[in-house]
Amino acid sequence: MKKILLILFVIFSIKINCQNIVNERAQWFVNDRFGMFIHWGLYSGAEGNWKGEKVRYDNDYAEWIQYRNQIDKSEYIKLSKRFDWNKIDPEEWVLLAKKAGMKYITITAKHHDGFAIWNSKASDFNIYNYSNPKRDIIKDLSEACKKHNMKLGFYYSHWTDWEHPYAWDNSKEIYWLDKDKFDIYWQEKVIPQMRELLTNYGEISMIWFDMWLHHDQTIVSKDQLLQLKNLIREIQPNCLINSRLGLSVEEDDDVDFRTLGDNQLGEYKFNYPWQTPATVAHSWGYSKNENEWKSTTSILRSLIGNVSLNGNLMLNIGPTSDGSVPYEIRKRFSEIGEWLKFYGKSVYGAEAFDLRSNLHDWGLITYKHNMQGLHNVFLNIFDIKPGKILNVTGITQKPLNAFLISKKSKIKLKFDFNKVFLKIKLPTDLPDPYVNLIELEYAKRPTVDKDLVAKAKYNGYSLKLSNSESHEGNYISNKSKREGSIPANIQVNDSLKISWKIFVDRPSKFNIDTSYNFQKKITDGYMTVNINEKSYQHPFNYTGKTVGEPIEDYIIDKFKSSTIGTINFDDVGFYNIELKINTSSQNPLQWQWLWLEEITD
Ligand code: JFZ
Repeated sequence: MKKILLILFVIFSIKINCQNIVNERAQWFVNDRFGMFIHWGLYSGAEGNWKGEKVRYDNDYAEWIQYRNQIDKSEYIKLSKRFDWNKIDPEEWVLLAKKAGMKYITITAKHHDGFAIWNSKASDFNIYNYSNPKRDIIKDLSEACKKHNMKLGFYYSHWTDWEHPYAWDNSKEIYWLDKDKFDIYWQEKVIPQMRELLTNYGEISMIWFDMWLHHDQTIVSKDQLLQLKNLIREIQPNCLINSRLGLSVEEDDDVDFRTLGDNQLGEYKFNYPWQTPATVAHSWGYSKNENEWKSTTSILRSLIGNVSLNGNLMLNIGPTSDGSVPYEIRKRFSEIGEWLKFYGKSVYGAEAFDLRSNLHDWGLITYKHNMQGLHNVFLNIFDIKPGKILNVTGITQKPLNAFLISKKSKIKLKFDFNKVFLKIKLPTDLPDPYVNLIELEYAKRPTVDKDLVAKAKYNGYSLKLSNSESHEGNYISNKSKREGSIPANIQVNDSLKISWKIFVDRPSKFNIDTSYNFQKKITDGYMTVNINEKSYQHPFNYTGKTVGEPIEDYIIDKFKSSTIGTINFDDVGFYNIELKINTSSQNPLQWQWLWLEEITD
């Protein structure tokens, strides 16, 4: 029994440390991290507008225009006349992906409109029949991918198809169809089309399905999904399958990676492969209405943020009806590619590090065991003004080296290390305008102290429930309200004890502040802060009300910071900080944080 427990413990601890629930097939995927998504089809010719009206529905998804604006098939197909069939050149998409540092491409072979952008024998509703000269975009793209050594995957809308009378569209919730009819669609369109895609275009790296509900909430049966999955495994055993097939990674380990919601970035580390599909602006298919483009910096942060949680990013382009890609996208893609050329080691082949993911306020950490056998901890610095010293809390080994990476050279930085605390001296000017990178070198994967709270910029420690080492007692989590003018807080109705662990890197004196909302004028409620042998009592102060916005009913409870006292940390080392809140249900306290800040003269 003990032996089994030990084995379980070993397996479990390996799992929490690295991204290792990755099957053989998906090794390339977790290594490559960054891919291109292409939404291109008949809808690209509508550009998000139909007969003078923009696409209905606030998400502005231009590829939904047929359904949203209730366009008949006979009219919709006329969009094919707007295309410049001679000009469209999928090789340019591949070259753009290369330039951006993307390692794979996934294209909408068939989106919800049911229109196949290849020469499909299984359905007349395909590009070959409606282009002049006749085109098979999947063929051209697959050849270009082969030529440029780019992996190719297909998006295929298996559940929703607005063209086939027996397939699903949202209106089937009113005009229902039966499972038998759905199976006709499945057997005569989905299966044969998938067979074509898997047979005629060489090696396919992934099929990206797009059913964002679990199959038991839809008309698609598990048997149908298994039929589809088996078809893929039979023809292309190495092809990846995403969770929008309609089966979760948990219930079927043959599903290779999990797809998050659209533009939904990671928040937690997962040990299995996962991916965010993301747009540069809003729509997936080309929309001429687009005018809010994410910045290069913001996209790089999303990519690094996902990698720091073991995830991938697949970034979309929506080419137009002549195949060209909007300038705003091309510009950002070349800037991202330029960044990756110099700093890509913190993305490709990198993974989550063992510290808490949002530990530091200057940016995010990724990790890699590199080709030279060294272990790299990458500090991706998002803060454009991080201070003269960069503090890294939590790594319990001294690095061999610290380098600031720049396009010209690798600059060796001076640093100072003590137990768990690394102070790196930064140059006055950081080399990169988007994200700066420091590479730490270790001989072994460095061990960490997971429970510490990092020392923040301006020498503070921000102590919240979420970064505590432990807590005891009851509380209610309140989300932020009224546009965030009432901040998120935890409500205590009796008592709560929270403890944190910090490392103090030099003898120093700190202020202790706390923020809360308390609405009673007279009470015996109080909080106690214990640090070392010292204890500080703070009776709750009435915080009163404030006006959020100048409208009559916008009077809100005030969350206010009060000073609890000052503390001397005479010795360098670890300290425990304990907060006890004592109150009663008649006197609830809404508490936010403690803030310790070094006093400098
Ligand atoms: C789907 C499609 O409907 C859309 O047109 C586009 O192709 C996108 C990539 O995927 O849209 C979704 C799918 C899932 C969610 C939201 C929109 N989701 O899970 O939040």
